[in-house]
Amino acid sequence: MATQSFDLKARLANRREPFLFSWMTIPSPQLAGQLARLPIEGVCLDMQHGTIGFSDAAPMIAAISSAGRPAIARILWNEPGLIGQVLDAGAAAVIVPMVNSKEQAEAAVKAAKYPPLGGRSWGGYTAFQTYGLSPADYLKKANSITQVFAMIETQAALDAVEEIAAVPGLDGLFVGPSDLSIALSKGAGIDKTAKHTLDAMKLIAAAAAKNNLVAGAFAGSADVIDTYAAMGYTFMAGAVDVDLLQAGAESLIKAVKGV
Ligand code: 3PY
Ligand code: MG
Repeated sequence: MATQSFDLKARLANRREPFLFSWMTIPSPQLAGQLARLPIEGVCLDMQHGTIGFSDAAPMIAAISSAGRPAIARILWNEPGLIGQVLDAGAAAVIVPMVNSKEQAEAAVKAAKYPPLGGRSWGGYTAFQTYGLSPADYLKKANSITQVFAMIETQAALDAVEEIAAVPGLDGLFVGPSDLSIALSKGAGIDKTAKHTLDAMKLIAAAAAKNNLVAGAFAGSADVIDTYAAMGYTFMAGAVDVDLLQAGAESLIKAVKGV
C-alpha cells in the first residue's frame, strides 16, 4: 500500500486557496481512486446519506490514500465507534453530522483524539500502513495528522455555535447548508444561498475564525463555492459523484446530438 503523503493540516492552514474535494455516495474503490486522480484535492465518502458502509469505505479510503489524496469520511452519526473506525481505516478527516451542543462536540473530539486531548481507542492497524508510521509514531502524530469537523446544520447548533467552536481539540466546523436551510425556513425549502442561510453561515464562519478553526461547508456547485469562499469558507465539497456522472453524460449527448 502506498503511504499517505498529503499533509492535510498544513494544507488547511493555508487559507488563501480553498481546499476542494469531491463527495462520494456510490460504494466503489475504483471510482474513489478515479476521483482521487482528478485535479481536486480530496475525496469525501458520505456514509450518512450515500450507500457506503464500512466494508465499502475501507478499500475506498485505501484507493484514495494510494493516489496521494486525503480521504475524508462524513460518518453516519456522532457515535464514538463510527469515528474511531474510519480513522483506524486511514481517513485523514472525519466530518461528524448533527453536532448540536458543546457536549456533543466534546464527545466527537473525545472519540477522534488520543489523550491528552481525548480518549480515542487504540488500534489503527490500517492507518499505520496508510501513513507509513510505526504504531509509536502514529500515536505521537495522530492528533495532528487527522482532523475532526463538527457539522453545524440545525437551529440548536447555530444557537450553540460559539460554545461548540471553543471546544478544545476540534479542528473545524462544517456547515450542512441543506439541513440548515430546512431548519431555518421551518421546513419550507432547501436553499443553500438564501439570505437566512448565508446570514447564519456568516456567524458560523466568524465563530470558526475566532477560534482558529477551519471553516468548511458542503457547496456542491461552482457558483455556491464562490459564494461560500467569499465568506471565508476554505474546506468545501465541490461536487457529488452522481452529479459529475450526469454532467458528463449530458455534455456527451450535447456534443453528439447538439441538444
Ligand atoms: C447538508 O447540507 O445538510 C449536508 O449534510 C451536506 O450534504
Ligand atoms: Mg445534513
